[in-house]
Amino acid sequence: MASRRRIASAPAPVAHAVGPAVVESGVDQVALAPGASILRRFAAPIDTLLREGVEAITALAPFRHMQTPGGFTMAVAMTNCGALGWVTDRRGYRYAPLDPDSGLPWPALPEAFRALAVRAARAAGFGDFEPDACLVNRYVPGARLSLHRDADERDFGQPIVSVSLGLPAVFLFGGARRKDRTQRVPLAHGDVVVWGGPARLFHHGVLALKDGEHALTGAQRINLTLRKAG
Ligand SMILES: O=C(O)CCC(=O)C(=O)O
Ligand SMILES: [Mn+2]
Repeated sequence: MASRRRIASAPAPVAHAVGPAVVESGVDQVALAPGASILRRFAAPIDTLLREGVEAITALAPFRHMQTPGGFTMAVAMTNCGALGWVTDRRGYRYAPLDPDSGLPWPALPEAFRALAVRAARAAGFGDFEPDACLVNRYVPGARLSLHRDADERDFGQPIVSVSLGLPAVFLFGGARRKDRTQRVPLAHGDVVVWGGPARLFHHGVLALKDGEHALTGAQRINLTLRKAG
């Protein structure tokens, strides 16, 4: 079961910090498993900035429903920003530097996204996260993401940082084996899930989104998944 604790400071202080250590106070952290936790509402203070970032990204690289290698169309609409973007088509899953729809590089990773992810990773115990890829997922009511592992990255020493905006969802968090028991974890606007270390390759997914309306996103949930892919 998830256990809750409030942490007064980040567990991994910044190396070579000059002056007072850089710490986060009052982070509401819920442990999911060794190496995995939720930082409740961590992104909420900059939600408008994040929403504007998503608008700017989708103006250049619109959301699209990608094809799985098996020929299914994904229910979740996706786009990317950063040096690398996650794509899937009949040829398989991979990271690509160019948007296959436009042939152009993906939009740059906004500094606000990068800084938030680095701060969240550090608060969760991963002090040297360097994201170079951000997958932007858009869920409308009924859309779901089936149980999977994030395993297309080069370095499993780097964590995954996953930011929820808009409508609430139920996150499934399992284990190393697909058949392992899954926890059903409610995720709200502003919540950030971080998993790495022993949990880096754990299975996870999202149950079908329920109907609703959110002040910032309307009838949608937006997820930002930040990774070090290359
Ligand atoms: O939407 C989420 O919370 C999870 C997204 C995810 O697992 C992924 O993009 O690989
Ligand atoms: Mn995933």
